[in-house]
Amino acid sequence: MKRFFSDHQIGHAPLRELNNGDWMDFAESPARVASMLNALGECETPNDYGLEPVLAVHDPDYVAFLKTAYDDWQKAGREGDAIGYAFPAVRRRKLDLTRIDGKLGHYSFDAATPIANGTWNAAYWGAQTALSGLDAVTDGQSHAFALCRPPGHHAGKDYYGGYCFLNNAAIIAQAGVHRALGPVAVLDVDYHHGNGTQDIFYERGDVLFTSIHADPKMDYPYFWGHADETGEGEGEGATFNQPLPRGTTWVGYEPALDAALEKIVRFGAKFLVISYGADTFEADPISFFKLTTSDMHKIAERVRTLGLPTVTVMEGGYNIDALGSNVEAFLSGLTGS
Ligand code: OKP
Ligand code: ZN
Repeated sequence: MKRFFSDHQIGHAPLRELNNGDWMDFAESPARVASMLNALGECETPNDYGLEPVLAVHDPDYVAFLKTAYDDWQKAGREGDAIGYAFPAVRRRKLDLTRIDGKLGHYSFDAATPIANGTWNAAYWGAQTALSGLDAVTDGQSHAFALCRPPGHHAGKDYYGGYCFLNNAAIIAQAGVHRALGPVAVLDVDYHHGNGTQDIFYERGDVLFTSIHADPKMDYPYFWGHADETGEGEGEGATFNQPLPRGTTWVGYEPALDAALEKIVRFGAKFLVISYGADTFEADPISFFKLTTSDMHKIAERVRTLGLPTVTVMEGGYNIDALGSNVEAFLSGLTGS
């Protein structure tokens, strides 16, 4: 399987994040990359497809904000990473705000996603990495892996959050539609609900979003991922959420996975994007499912039975020691090796 990664993605290195009322070391750290590269070996450098496929998903004003957010923060005399603190829970709408703190809140939904010096560059190349995976599959490969960092599935068309800035999975799902590869299905198996991806396609009937994740009653991102979110308008029925309780093992995970795969088959998907998070792992430091490394392999073996051209996009996974082996276990299950 072809794998893609760009060194630019290491440059996103926030120092700390707000967690439960205190500072903690930033969990989505560049050290995650070393663990994955160590297990995967050499990856191909992505091509540069420019901003066009990014702007097919994200609003131009949001992308312009991301590009200069860190500089604007510094120009305001701030030190360290940029973090917003006020969010528009009521009547969110486009506003041309002047102050960086207002802009940060305007374009995000949490205070736990710092913007650092290398953030825009890393996010940009993360998206290019995903697009290179798509290109490999368009060129006839059955599978490709995009080692994207920062992750993407929490980012919406005009907001960031949950360590995510550009929605890599949505960008290639949309590009897949554009290239007439569809109908497209997104299978999100990260521990956290992919609220950004869901939101982007919520009213679309041509992209199925299906997700297995921690019940948002208890876990981040709280406000989305509940089972009654099924899509709207043309998209009614094209969103399928399966929230599972903390402590879920393979016994509880397997039937949910089978239901998601059945949905993908019924939808008539011709192209699959997997948002893969290794944070369902039993020893993940910020998550609470109980899947083992061999369960990662089993998930992928099941997905393989779909026989669909597939791009796997990296999302979360914070147990750095085990991250590489979990990713390797997953990818080998996809190709049946
Ligand atoms: C990103 B991905 C809990 C803080 C939650 C955000 C988690 C983002 C996960 N105290 N922080 O889906 O792996
Ligand atoms: Zn996650």
